[in-house]
Amino acid sequence: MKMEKEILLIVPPTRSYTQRLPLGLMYISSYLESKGEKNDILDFKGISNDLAYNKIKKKIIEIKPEFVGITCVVSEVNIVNDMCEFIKNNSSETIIVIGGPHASICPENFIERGIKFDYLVLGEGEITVYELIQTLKEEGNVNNVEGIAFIKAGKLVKNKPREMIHNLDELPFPAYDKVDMKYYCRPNVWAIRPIYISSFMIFTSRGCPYNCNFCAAHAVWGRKVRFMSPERVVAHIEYVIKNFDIDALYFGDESFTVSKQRIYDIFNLLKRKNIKILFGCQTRVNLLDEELLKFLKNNGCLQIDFGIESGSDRMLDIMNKQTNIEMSAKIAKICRKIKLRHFANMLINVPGETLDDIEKSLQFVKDMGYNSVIWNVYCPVPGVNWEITLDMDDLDTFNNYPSKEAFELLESKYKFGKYKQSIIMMLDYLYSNTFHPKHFKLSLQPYYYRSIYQSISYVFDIRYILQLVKSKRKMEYIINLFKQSFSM
Ligand code: B12
Repeated sequence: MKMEKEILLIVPPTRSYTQRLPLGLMYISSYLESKGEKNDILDFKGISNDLAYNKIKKKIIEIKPEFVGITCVVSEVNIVNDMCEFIKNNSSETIIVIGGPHASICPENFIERGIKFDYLVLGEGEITVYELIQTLKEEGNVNNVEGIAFIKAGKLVKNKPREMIHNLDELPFPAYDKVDMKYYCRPNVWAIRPIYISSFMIFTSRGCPYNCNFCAAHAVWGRKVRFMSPERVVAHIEYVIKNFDIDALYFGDESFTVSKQRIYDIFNLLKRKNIKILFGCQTRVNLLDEELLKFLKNNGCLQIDFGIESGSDRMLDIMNKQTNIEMSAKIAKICRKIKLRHFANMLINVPGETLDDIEKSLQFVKDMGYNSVIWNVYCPVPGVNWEITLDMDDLDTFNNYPSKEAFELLESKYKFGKYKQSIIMMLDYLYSNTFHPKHFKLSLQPYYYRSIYQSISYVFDIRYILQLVKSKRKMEYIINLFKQSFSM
């Protein structure tokens, strides 16, 4: 017999301060809704983690939902453990389903930790969770539901993996109506980092064909890229512009320009429809040429983000990045020439790295004149290709990254760089030589002055200024500027 059941999708309270849409659950939510499964997303924003958690607990007690879906990345496994315990103690009938990267990469970790879940969804979740809910409602056999794992006789059983969704156009847009879009649309510096603009991230494809050793993202969407059609992408852009009065968008695709033709098609279609947007995107230096860079810039690109990772070819090989500094230098030169802001994501503490590699990276970043740079610290989260992965017992400490304790742990156990300086000292050194608002230091170095200009160069971009003048959010820009810090 079919019954109406209550479905609650929960964003862990650890994200209460992140101004980034919980896209995973928003896709799950809209898909379920499109199939007639009513559901809600619990996503409490702008309050402390504790307060957010208390609100989640209150809702659980109040609603006693039939199904709870929780999303989980590696650093959230403890809070997810705690939530499951609470749910089972206060609403024992609730069926708990956990999905997201950590469930997909490390399902065993959930049983090892004694987490009180009922089902794990491995990988892309939309169809799997719908079929699971249907099967449970109809009291069918869950053994036939592809893409899930569950405990049977004390052991983790993994069903046959599910094939990826062939036609991404069939997915409804994320459930913007289920989250606080007023909060997410506030001008911020996290979408097109660090450009202060009302903007959020959308995806137009899934998957990445590359196999960088430090990345775990393939565990969810695999290595074959699946694209939404240009028509679908444009419809999505039209929808968000019409509904949310945002001033820009960020394309979160792993490598936005993996199909050059599709990029031309998307923006030509936007032009035909007379839709103008400012945007940021991320891609790889080997997936661009001058013509495409110019095309992007002429079609509203404010900034392009690159995973440069290192200024040492030896390290790029170790990472299996499949780029080299010559390629990066060529693209940086074009960006400078056409005055397109370019942002470098760098990575330190990679196995095999020496002080010499660090110096090469620093010099490279300076020489290339990137407008912004972030020095990321490699941590071996589960799903990366290197043999050493994070000891799950260390998660409690790692969960608080970037706390003092987390850095101590990295230093004592997960320091892969072969140099005597500590990771934290190294970061300080790198940032103080490449401007970052967080590491504001008075210095007479010429690079410093140049990099201040580079960091805020968007302010001198006429397109940015015009957008602010046109924006319906003018007052919000001013008010929030005082409220928000420039931390990333
Ligand atoms: C944007 C992003 C961030 C943002 C926002 C994260 C957020 N929590 O919203 C920021 C910068 C804050 C961030 C931080 C971190 N991130 Co991050 N992040 C991403 C990124 C680039 C995109 C995430 C996204 O929006 N995906 C789009 C949505 C639609 O996909 P999805 O969430 O995976 O959801 C799908 C499935 O997973 C599944 N699903 C997800 N949840 C659920 C729930 C249920 C019930 C079901 C059934 C299914 C399901 O179905 C969805 C649709 O198919 C990914 C890489 C990637 N491409 O996925 C890394 C990634 C998720 N991050 C990662 C990591 C490690 C982190 C940090 C721990 C880094 C750090 N050192 O602090 C922190 C954790 C902070 C936190 N509490 O979330 C790793 C996770 C690896 C792992 N083993 O868990 C990834 C995969 C990056 C990588 N290259 O390795 N991140």
